[in-house]
Amino acid sequence: MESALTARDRVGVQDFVLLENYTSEAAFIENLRKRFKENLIYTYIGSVLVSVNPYKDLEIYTKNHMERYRGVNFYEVSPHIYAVADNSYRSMRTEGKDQCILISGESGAGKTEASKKILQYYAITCPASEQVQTVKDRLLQSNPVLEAFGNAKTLRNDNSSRFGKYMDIQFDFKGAPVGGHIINYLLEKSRVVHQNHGERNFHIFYQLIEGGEEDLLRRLGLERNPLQYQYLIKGNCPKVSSINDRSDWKVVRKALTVIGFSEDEVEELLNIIASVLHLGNVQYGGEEGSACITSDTQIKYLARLMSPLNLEQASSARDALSKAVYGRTFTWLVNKINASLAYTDDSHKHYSVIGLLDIYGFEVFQHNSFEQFCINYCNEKLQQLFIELTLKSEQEEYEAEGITWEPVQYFNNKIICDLVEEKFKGIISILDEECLRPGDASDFTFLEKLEDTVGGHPHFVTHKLADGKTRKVMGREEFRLLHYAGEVNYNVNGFLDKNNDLLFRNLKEVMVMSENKILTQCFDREELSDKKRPDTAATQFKASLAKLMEILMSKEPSYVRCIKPNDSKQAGRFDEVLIRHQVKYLGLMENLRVRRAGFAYRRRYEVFLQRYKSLCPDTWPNWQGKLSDGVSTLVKHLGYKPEEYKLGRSKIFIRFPKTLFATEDALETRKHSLATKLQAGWKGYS
Ligand code: AD9
Ligand code: MG
Repeated sequence: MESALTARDRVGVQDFVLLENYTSEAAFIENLRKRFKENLIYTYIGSVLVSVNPYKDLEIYTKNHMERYRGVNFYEVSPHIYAVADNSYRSMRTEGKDQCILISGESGAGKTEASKKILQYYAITCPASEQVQTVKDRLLQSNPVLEAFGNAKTLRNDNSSRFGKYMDIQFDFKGAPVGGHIINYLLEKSRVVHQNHGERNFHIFYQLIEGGEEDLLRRLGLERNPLQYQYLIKGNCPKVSSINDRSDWKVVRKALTVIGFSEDEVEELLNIIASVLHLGNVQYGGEEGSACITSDTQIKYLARLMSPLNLEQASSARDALSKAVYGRTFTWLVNKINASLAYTDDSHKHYSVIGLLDIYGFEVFQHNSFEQFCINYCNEKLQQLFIELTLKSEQEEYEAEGITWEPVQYFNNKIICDLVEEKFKGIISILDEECLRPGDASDFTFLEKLEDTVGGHPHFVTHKLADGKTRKVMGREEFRLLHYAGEVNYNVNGFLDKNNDLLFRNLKEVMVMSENKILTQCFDREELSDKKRPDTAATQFKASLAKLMEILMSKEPSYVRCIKPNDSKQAGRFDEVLIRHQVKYLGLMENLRVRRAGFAYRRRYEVFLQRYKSLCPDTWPNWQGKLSDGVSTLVKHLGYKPEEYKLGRSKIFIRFPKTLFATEDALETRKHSLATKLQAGWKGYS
């Protein structure tokens, strides 16, 4: 039998707070590596779950595993995503407080898989009636539908979510899931009209073309060959070995029915998808720079609308229309799913909620644009929330236990959030101002204005130096933000257009007149009469983030931090450089420091006593008096020094891991000798 000590050497500690050298990043990564090699992909930092994507099936998500984590205390079983799911569920049930689980990490780290595991856990372990079963089915089936329309193959992930997602699962007083609600964030619409090399458009296009029935394709005027469509060939990657579009089509088609789409609605939805493909194939020819449509399609009106434009304008108007149509259809789809998940039982209006946030992690590419700016801003906000709430809950626990709180030094990234979002002075305000300014406003004037306004900010850098000289390492079209997670250079090209996100008015008019019922819901007639400009993309995003923060603040949070082990989607490969970056971006060292600031370990008295009572004759086999006295007697017997621990109202706090390890090792030795003695017929304590 392996002793506790050697097991620790081999598989590392299951909670980073138990690392002896907790401020060392090297020790942190070594612990992750040990565990990863043993297929132990989960590790805690206190109550935060760190998860490393194994890129292989681990057989740890069976019904048996679910059972093992039901109703069990966090620390009694090895770390698992089910422990987090169960813990939130139990807190919701016993304390009656709404919960949320925040899942973060970079593309391909396993966020979406984690959120699906949590949802499956609830669908299988929570009580159900017949009506609840329908809700469970719909909750589960909403995933394939949203993934078909919102996920795509990218270089980083064959099934990359191209939108952020927050999902509420609603539970009734019996703890059964009875409804749900989804909020989507910032779909990457540009993918509809363009894909980088090695990437694809959204899955649904390929699913429809590969899997759609013959007569359906005929009705839609589609050919069974993605290479026929301009919008599908930009990335030169119509097929992906890990994806079976044809069988996925069947899954999605069935899911649409389960969610409650009528045949007519499905037909109209697919009509839109097909129209986008047709639209992409509209080509322009013509002389003297004016556009006329050369392809022979039924959409003649486009010719009339687009011929006053030059070729470039006409193509970009066409693409803007495709993006608008797809983007709004996606939002319509989310609304439709929400309607089908809505909790309708009026007699039990009151319900509790567990929210799941699966949102893009921090992004740093070679070339960073408006999208990365928004995504990284979102991560700043989440980091701020995380720091505030973690510190707050630590502080509250110390207070509740009557133990003096020792303040922790940490970096508050509010200063960066302000730099981005502050009214009048923040980057988004300045961007909006340039978007609204008539005349010579351009991406470049936006950058100049930034330099004038926030040039002196400690987290903002451009090529210009204060003394009038230039910084050679930076391009003239870039600004750099010093994010909490690291530096990112943003190229301002396209910022104004992307933020304006405008569609020609006459194209909107055509959409309003469409006979497709989905499109008429997507393009409201009021939009035409309304003289007021719609909010810019960044301002809409800022507002939706503010709302998200409010939602999250009102709930008790749990965190899952996902890490991608390598860039080649390979099992067993632990790329240390890549992992070190993520540990930094996720702020894990900071997290550990805050968590370890005072005490490494804390346990409720009854749990502590139950585990170690056999180590002291006075507490064995049972302690009769007050629990705190029992623990006090026990640790004194074990030789704990006063500076090594504190006794709170309901918990013991242990300052250093080595104290706990010594006790664990003593327990192990005791078990051995006990087993030997029992074999020899021993009955009492000695
Ligand atoms: V993105 O930001 O949406 O591009 P995610 O969502 O973080 O990204 P995802 O959950 O899609 O990543 O995981 C990527 C792939 O890793 C999955 O398709 C699986 O093949 C693989 N994966 C992730 N988690 C697990 C796991 N727990 N077990 C086995 C996994 N494989
Ligand atoms: Mg995802």
